[in-house]
Amino acid sequence: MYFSYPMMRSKYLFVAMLTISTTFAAYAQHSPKGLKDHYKDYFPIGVAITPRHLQDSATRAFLLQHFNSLTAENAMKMEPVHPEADRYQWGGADAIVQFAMENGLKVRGHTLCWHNQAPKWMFYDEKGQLVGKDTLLNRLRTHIHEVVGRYKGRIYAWDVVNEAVSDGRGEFLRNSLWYKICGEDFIAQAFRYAHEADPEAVLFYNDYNTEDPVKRDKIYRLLKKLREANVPVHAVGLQGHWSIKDPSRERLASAIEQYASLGINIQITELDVSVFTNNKMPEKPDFTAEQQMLQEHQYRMLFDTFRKYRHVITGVTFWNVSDRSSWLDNFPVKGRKNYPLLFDETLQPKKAYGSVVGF
Ligand code: HXH
Repeated sequence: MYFSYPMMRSKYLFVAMLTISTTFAAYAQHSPKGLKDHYKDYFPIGVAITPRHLQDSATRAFLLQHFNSLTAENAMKMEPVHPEADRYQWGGADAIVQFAMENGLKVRGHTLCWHNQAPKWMFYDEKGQLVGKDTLLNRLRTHIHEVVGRYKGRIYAWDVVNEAVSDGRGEFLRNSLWYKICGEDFIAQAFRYAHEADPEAVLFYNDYNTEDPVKRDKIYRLLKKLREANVPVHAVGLQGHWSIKDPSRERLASAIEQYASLGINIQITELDVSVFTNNKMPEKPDFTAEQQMLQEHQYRMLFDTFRKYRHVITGVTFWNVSDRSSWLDNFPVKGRKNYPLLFDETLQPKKAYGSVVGF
């Protein structure tokens, strides 16, 4: 058979087009709509991960389908990153930032100054005595400059101070080693150091129980005082470790409105919805139909509220990927399995997922 040149060309063109269209079809099939796509006109949707998540290609694909922001669950905390005065451990944090940059995801840094997961050496001298305020603040400054400086331009927001406000009635700030040694100055100083290290980064004060009216007022007071003193605190993180019963729509809305009245933005930084409302071992250990229904309703209310306040809410981050494993397994009750997230143990979307994307 003899083909003229134009026919040859059209045949090639046809094959080429077929190839392109099947490639597109395959692409579409492999990138179905994820959580982040439903919220593209609202705010980024993030998730806290460990570096191990990135070692498995199915998990990587799942992360890219649903999320457009990452947080290190532990890998950027003071103790893992800075285990000894002269030693930094960057492996885990670097892997998370690199994966995010390769795939166009945002990164929220967590966290620079916290009373937990801080290394012992930070607070003590070589004789085992507590250090003085100047020494501790110098160590904090060095730490913050190293970490924030390393990821400058790649981490867009930092939880600078985590959980400094007390839960105790009649106590304003938590009596941590930071507070014992420095008084309340460590808070303002942490923000100043972070701002020096990366003037572009959005700096957060982050806490839990932020909807409790008593704690809410303390956090509000702290933020107001810092802002009036021109301390570079730009936003507040509501952790969002909630449950199927808490908070109510009204409490959540009042908290958002009170923080927003300071003229600052808000993110939900560590979202999960525990299926338990007490610290007891359940009689039936599985995820009951009632828990499932209450969780679906709670998630619907939460995201309805987030969307309503989209003008001040600049991000929502889940604290872990799926019910396969979360920090709430074994915490605060040893041996108790929780089901706090939108995806089940096989990474399938739960009923609650439908209530978050069905609007
Ligand atoms: C968060 N704290 C941290 O910000 C995050 O870095 C960590 O990975 C997980 C959760 C939440 C938290 C706050 C107080 C707390 C426990 C967790 O204290 C309790 C102790 C006993 C019982 C209940 C709370």
